[in-house]
Amino acid sequence: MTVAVDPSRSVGLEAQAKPVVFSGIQPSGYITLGNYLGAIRNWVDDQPRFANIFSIVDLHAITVPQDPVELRGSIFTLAAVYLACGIDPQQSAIFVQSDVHEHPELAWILNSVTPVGWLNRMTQYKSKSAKQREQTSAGLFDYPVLMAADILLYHANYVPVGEDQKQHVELARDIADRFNGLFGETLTMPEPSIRQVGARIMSLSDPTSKMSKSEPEGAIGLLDPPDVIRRKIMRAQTDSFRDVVFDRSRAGLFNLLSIYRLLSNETESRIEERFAGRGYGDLKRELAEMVVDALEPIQSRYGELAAAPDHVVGILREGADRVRPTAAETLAQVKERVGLGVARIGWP
Ligand code: ATP
Ligand code: LTN
Repeated sequence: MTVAVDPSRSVGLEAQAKPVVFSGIQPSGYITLGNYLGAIRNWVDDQPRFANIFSIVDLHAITVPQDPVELRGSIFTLAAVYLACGIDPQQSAIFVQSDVHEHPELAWILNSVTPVGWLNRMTQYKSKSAKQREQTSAGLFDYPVLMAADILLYHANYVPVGEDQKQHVELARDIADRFNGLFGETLTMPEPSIRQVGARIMSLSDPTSKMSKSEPEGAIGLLDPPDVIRRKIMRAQTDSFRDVVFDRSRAGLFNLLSIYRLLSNETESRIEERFAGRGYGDLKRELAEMVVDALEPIQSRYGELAAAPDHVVGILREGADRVRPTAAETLAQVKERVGLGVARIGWP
């Protein structure tokens, strides 16, 4: 038996049965062009087709040390960026993860059906913990279980993310499957939704690693001023060839061309024609202007939102109020299946 959930109701939208989308970003300060092209832009494009829930996952952010004052600022900034990029509160619920206590509560229960061996295989944990050594928190290890709880609480059908999160969404599927096997059909199986182009924007200073908010030198910030964007792109690491062609083995060039392709919506061959007989300098100059132009409206809307904090906070409050009933309902079903608690269910 699958649990009857009206997916539209789950985000407080009118009764139209649309598949549910859930995704989130950590409020850890610097928001990159990788976050935008790999995630936020796709959420915005697909918004009308789905019942959408987008979270600011602050409980994930604290798995590595955060300054409390900066964290609060980053939560607000990320909310304003979601809105500035075109997430529409009419079509999407936007909320802060820690405002809905069912997330960590479900995560705790899912912890008990998740073998440690599954978590040991998570590549993001391996690379992040290697940088932290003895400082690595238990929370960082458990991070993917909290992410599974985020997704499963709302019976999400699709999880639009960049390539680096695919393994975590697959883990959420495994956890749902295991829970359902042990306690009966309760949780909905989610699917990762990853675009072919843009799923992995690479660092401008080291094109063999992902553009990351923790490495701002190689990243373009969504809120970076135009001159900073130009400087970072002009300095982007390439190679000593000259011809501008889509060649995966030339990682730096391929990355710049992929960004160009995403922002121009032109085909690969059209772009190669455009740069035939011209060098990397021309490509970088044109790309820099294209990025500056693409970010200009986002930055100007961000400026307006930053000047209206009450408006942004109101949207976050309303978002949490919209999603809470579904979160509470799923958690209650899960507790009942597992045999937890008596206050709600009573006895016998
Ligand atoms: P860190 O790099 O410090 O781990 P992050 O930016 O990957 O941080 P999040 O901010 O939580 O972590 O990522 C939010 C979303 O952005 C995820 O869907 C992730 O896959 C996507 N994303 C992040 N970086 C890139 C990138 N370089 N290319 C494409 N998508 C990305
Ligand atoms: N781990 C994700 C952020 C995240 C997320 C989620 C993404 C937390 N919970 C649920 C999709 C669905 C990351 O991008 N670092």
